[in-house]
Formats: sequence, C-alpha cells, structure tokens
Amino acid sequence: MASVVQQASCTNVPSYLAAVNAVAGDAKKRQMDEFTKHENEKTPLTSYFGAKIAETDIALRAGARGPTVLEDFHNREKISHFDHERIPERVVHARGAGAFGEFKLHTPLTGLTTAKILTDTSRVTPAYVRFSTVNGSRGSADSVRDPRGFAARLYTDEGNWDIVGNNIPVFFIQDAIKFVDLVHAVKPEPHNEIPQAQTAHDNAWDFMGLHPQTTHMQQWVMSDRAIPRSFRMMQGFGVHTFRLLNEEGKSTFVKYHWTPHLGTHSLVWDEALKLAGQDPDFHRRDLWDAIEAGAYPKWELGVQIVKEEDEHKFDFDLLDATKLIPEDLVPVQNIGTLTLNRNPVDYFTEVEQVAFCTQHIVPGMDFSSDPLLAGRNFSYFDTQISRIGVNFSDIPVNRPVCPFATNARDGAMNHTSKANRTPYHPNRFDALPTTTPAQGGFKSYPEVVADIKERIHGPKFNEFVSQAQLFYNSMSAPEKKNMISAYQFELSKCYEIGVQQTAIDRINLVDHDLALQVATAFPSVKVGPAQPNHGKKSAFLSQVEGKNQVFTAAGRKVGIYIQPGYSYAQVEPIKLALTAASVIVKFVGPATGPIKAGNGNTQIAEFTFENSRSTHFDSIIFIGGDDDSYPKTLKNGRLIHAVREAYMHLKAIAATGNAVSFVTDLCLPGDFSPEVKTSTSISLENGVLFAPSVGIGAEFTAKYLDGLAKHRVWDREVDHIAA
Ligand code: HDE
Repeated sequence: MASVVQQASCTNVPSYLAAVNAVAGDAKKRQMDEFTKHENEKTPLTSYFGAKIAETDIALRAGARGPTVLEDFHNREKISHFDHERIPERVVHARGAGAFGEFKLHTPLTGLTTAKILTDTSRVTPAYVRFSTVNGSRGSADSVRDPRGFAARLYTDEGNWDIVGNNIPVFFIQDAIKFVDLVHAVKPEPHNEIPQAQTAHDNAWDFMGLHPQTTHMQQWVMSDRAIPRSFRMMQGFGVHTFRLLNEEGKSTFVKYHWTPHLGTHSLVWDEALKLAGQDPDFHRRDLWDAIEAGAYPKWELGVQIVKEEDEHKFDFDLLDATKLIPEDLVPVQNIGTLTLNRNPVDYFTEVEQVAFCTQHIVPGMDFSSDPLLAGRNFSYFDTQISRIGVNFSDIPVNRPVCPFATNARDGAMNHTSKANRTPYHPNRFDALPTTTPAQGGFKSYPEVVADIKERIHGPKFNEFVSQAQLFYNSMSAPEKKNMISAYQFELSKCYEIGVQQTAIDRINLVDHDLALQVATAFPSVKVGPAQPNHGKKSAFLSQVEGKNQVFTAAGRKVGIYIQPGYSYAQVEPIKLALTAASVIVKFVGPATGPIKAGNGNTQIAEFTFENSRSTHFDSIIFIGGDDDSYPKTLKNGRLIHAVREAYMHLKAIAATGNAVSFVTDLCLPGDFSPEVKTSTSISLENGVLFAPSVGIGAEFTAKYLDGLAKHRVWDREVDHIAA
C-alpha cells in the first residue's frame, strides 16, 4: 500500500531538457556538460571497452539446459561492475538531495574582505546545495525528527567555497573530539540497529543527559525546527564563527545565515510520522518538483559581523558552537540571493559523490579557532578519501570552475594525464604552477596565539543553560506545546528510567514548567525544585511569531478534490487565482486522467483518492457538484479521512457549493455552526472556508490565499492535535 502511495505522488517526470536548458551561461553547467554522457537508443550497446554487443539478455550457456560458461566476458563484466556500484554512504548526513543554481551578491562587504564573491555585485556565481538529514541511512525517510544539513557550495572565480551548515544555528557539542561519541550514541543502537533515523532511544538520551553542552541544541531538536515542511522553507546556518580578511589583512568575525524567501515552516509531528511511510521522499520530491515547475527556491545570504575588538563583549564565547549570536544583539544583514534552478541529471555522480569540506574557503576568508570547526576541517577531507578516493576533487561536481593547477599526482582513479615533468615546488621551470603571495593567493590570518598547550576550553564554554532558556522562552504557545509532546514522545521510547530522569533533570534546568509538563507522561520520574529562568526572549527565534518570518502562499501545494459531475464554474477561478499566486495546484480524483465536470468540460487529475493522502498537501479544497446528488459521490472513507486528517494537522481547508455539507455533516459533525451550510456569504470557521451558494470570486480566493499563507491554523481546537 505504502509503495503505491509513494509512486503515485511523483507527478513530474524528470525532464532532461528542462534541466539541461535551465541555466544558460552557467559556467558550472558548461563544465558539467563536458563530462555528461548522453546515451540514447541510436547508440549501439557496447562492452565497457567498446565492442558492440549482440545479446545482453541471455548469458552464454552450454546448451539450453546446460551450465553457464565463464567465457562470457560480457556477462562477467556486467555483473562485476554491478557488484561494485555502491560507495560507502556518508557516516552522517547519508540521506540527502541536491540541486544546482546561482548566487548573486547585492550588498557588497566592501572593506571587510578581499573575496570577490562578497564584494563584486556584477558576478553570477554558480552554486550547488545538498540538503540532508543527519542520523538516518541513505534509504531512510525524509520527514524524521533530526537537524537538516544545508551544505552550500559556491563555485567562485577564486575557488570553491563550501558553507557546510545545518538548519539549526547551534550544535550539540563544543569540541570535535566529542563527535565520535555523539554519533555513536545517536545512531541506531549497535546490538540490534534500532531505531533508524531517530534519537528516540536510550543511548541518545543517555549521551545528552551526561553532556550538559547538548542542552541548547536539544531545545532546537525538540522544537518544530527538526521537522521542516520543506527544504525550501528552512533556514541555513554556517554555525561556526569565521573570519573575513581585508586588503590590509585586518580580520572581522562573521556568522553566515541563509534565510528562505518562503519563510521558515514545519510539519506537525503526526504528519511527519505518517509521511515517513506515505512518502519517504517527501522533501526530496518537493525540491525536485518545485525546480521542475520553475518555482525556484531562493534564500538570502545574511551575515552577522563582529569586529575583532568586540570578540569578548558577549556573555558567551564566539568560539563555542553551542551558542548563537542573538539577532537582537547583532542584526543579520542580507547581502546576496541564492537561487536553485537546476535538478541533477545523475543522482549518483552529482549528489552522492559531491564532497563538501569545511576547509574549502577562498582568499579573503579564514577560520576562527572554534575547536569544533578545527576538527571538521580535518574530518571532511579525510572522510571523502575513504568514501570516494583521494582524487575526489577531480569529479565534475567537485571541480572548481576557475583555473586550477596543483602538484598532486597519482592516487586511485586518476584519469587526467598531467603533462608536467616537475610536480614539485620550486622547480627549474620557474616553479610552475606558481605561487601568488602578491596577487591575492590565500594567506592565513596571523592570529597571535601565546598560551599553554593543554586540554582546556575558555571559561564561557561552561555555561549551558542561558541560550536554551532564551530559545524556550521565545517560543509561542503552540510551539511550546509541540516541544512538550516531542520530549514526551522521545523519552517514552527510552526504556531506562534513569535515562528519563536525567533528561527531566536537564529540562528542569532550562524551565521548571516545561519539566513539570513533560514529566506528566513519566510517573516514575521526579521533577526537582524550580531553577531560575532568566525570562529573556529573542524576537527572532519563533517560527510563529518571530520578526522577519515570512508568510506567503507562494510555493505551497494544494490538493483540489473533484468527482465526475463537479462544478467547473467553481474549479476554474480557484485554479487561476492560485496559479497566479504561485501556488502549486494538484487535482485529486477517483482516477488519474481527465475528470468530467457537470458541464462536460474536463480537468486532469494527477492524484487519486487512493494514491494520495492529505499529508501530501499544504491545504485541501473540496469542490461542489452541478446537481444535488453530487454530495453522495463524496461519501468515500478516504475523502472523509482526508478532511479529518488535514483538520487535525491544522491545515487550511475549503469547500464550495454542495461539498460544504460533506465537510460539515460527514467529516467534522458538530465543529461548525449550522449557518455555514445555508449562508449566502462566505464563512470562515476554525480555519475552514465555506462558500455554499456564492460564486467563486475575488473574496473567496483572497480569503483562501490568506489562510494558506498562514501555514497552520494554530488556534484550531488543540484536542484535535492529539486525536
Ligand atoms: Fe558534519 N560531517 N561533522 N557537521 N556535516 C559530515 O562529511 C563532522 C557538523 C554537516 O551534504 C561528514 O562528507 C565532524 C556540524 C553537513 O555531503 C563528516 C563534526 C555541522 C554534512 C562530518 C561535524 C555539520 C556533514 C560525513 C564535529 C553544521 C553533509 C560525510 C566537529 C554546521 C555534507 C561527509 C553533504 C557531513 C564530520 C559537525 C554539517 C564525517 C567531525 C557542526 C551538512 O566528515
């Protein structure tokens, strides 16, 4: 059943031409094209070494019923290559999806850096982003509770710049040496490899309980941030503090932010759980479909700038990746726009083999001494060598678009003949390739370091609670409620009371009321005495009430449900208005293909009642029919469930004409006043829009778009969330 649902929701056949033609003049695309092999039916099938092959379906055998013979080189070659088709999946962030695009700077950081990508507004820089979950295997589901990777690569004219970030601005740990313990703890437990792609187990919470440094990140992961609605609706963060270096070699600290044009929005947990089965590719498909439809996702690149001399003015350490710089203290300045506009043509070579490295920076930038970043600068390069091989930088998706020349030689799968007889520096040919100390070659920042070598962090690294409180205090009421449920779900999957107790103790340090509420689900654990909460809030952290949050209907996916005999006059204006507002409209019918309206016109349904669920859409609309018998045709368990489910998931719903009574009487009896069925005007109750007898005009579509843009109907009766 689940697989039927999954397949049928793939509505866009990958369009090779769309992908190839999308970005004229893109230097990265032109480069990739040189390495792209276009096989078609006119090319004869050959062996891997070019011999034409006459038969590929039956192996060479000694007679019709005899043994298969070893001599068949084609059979051996075919199977043997297949045997070696996989490379190891990433040790973390194994499941992901990527896309190409471009970055345009609009506000130069003049005087702060020599990096042209951050100062030259005339450039269009090819870009690539891979989004991922962290914990699960390559085949796990997209919608699990987890941070999301947001690894961006900018193919600048000065070399590749990778910002290997997440959708959460802080991290679990402060020092890379702890990463191994963290990942061993959160991954499926080693004895039975359960659970997949989740932290809802004893080891994960044991680790978090024993490591106070995880307190802040834990709040984010238990919040709705860890179940994003879409990759297109996620923020991205470089997390660490980096440096910018100007002409004089002066350094400024910087944090990077990606802010989505569509706003930052999340699923609700029940929806996320269901999607893991109903469409495990939910996020990957959403990104793919949006790009194929020309609804290119965009983000603003923002920077938080801190002068070198202000390094110590905060009550947290800029080198501590478990802390953010509150935007209330240092505003984010948006400086450029990233657009993703081209899907890959080959997932393996363009997504699986993309190899990000935090150490990929360009002249005019440098690292800070964040101990987490230092470890990453080692780890990424190292992991690519075992995952892909030492020549991973030769793979097309990893090549820079600027000229590049190194003295690296040999290694497995080296496929470029380097006609250079002196691969060392200096050499008798005037040291080709030359170094460029005076022409902008990369130079490290000459940071003054004079201290004792020991295993120690700065004193501010030892404060773990303040920003966790800031985050929790800043949440709106529904977000707090969701966090309580998330904690209860996760800890209920821990079977050791000691693990639950330590977790509650830690939550109690953040907020006593939160601990009391979470603990209602665990009668065996005790909540200690109230601890002080500083009560401060940030105006920027809530997804419901946060400053700068964007609410738009654009990019949303709406399912319009129709049955034969539906009213074309009701469908058409909605379709036009939604499409004009950049909403992705999908029709759901009893079968795919043309569905006949009462007036004989047809509308193509791409989804069926059986192969889709309300979870595939941001909102659903039920269209009435041209005659009075129409509502009877809607008496279908799937449809009734769709309305109840969308209602429970707090989504905007609309019904027109005689489909109104279907919603009020059959699906949600008792939730609406009786007048909504007979009213001659439009009514909006509990986030459901009813137009029983009026024509579908500007008022209806404006109200509907407004509800859709709000993302969720947060004040809908909360009991339904748990129902
Ligand atoms: Fe990673 N991380 N990480 N990580 N990470 C990897 O590199 C690592 C950390 C992040 O789409 C690995 O290519 C260490 C923070 C993303 O291909 C590996 C530490 C952040 C991706 C690795 C961290 C990230 C990775 C696995 C602690 C957010 C996916 C495969 C110091 C700022 C990149 C690979 C892609 C992937 C190591 C912590 C983000 C093993 C040692 C903090 C988005 O090298």
